[in-house]
Amino acid sequence: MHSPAKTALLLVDIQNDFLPPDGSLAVPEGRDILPHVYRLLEWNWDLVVASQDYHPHGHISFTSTHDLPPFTNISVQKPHCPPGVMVPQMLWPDHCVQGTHGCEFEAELKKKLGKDVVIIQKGGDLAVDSYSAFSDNQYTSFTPLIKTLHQAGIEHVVICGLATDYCVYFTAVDSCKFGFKTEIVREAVRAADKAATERVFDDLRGWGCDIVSIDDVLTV
Ligand code: VGL
Ligand code: ZN
Repeated sequence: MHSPAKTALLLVDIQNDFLPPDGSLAVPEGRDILPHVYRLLEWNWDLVVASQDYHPHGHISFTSTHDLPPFTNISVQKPHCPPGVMVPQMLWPDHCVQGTHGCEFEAELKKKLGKDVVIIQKGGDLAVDSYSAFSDNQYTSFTPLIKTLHQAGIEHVVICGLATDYCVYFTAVDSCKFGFKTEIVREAVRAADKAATERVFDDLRGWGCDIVSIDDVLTV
């Protein structure tokens, strides 16, 4: 007999540093996702995963590391490649430094996360950035997420969090590449560049991702 596909809720980087008004890399309207995220959390998911951007001091993506202004695009050495093989790197204000308040999950979310939540930390390698919850940006190494999903028998991933145009985007693309039926909850994501939102959604549809409304997700 066919049983319904096992489904995971994936909360991407809902951390203080990505939230207005005080976050060092606050996503505009980032707090507007929170009531929707709390509502999603009340559903009976087979698995709940929360990714956490988790950088050491001196991370390659930090402006302080390079003494250059934020949002500058630079070239950096590609890990494990011969010297001179370069990849682009956007410089961000220092954010989500391990052990700081900015790195913590938003306070109410933290209270609502059950004891069974799986936390996936990323961005811990000094030399490479990591937008996707599955892997660093150069696919140098993978987080435990893919193994966690496979071991739990998950076939369907529902994504919310921050930011639509960076960590949500790359996480959703990887989820599609791995063959999960992948949905993004439109009310429960916000972009760093709001004007990019619809273009990013269109791009994701091209990867096979569905952009859905929270009521569609919670009424199945
Ligand atoms: C993110 C930029 C740098 C994100 C993380 O969570 O979207 N963006 N680090
Ligand atoms: Zn980061």
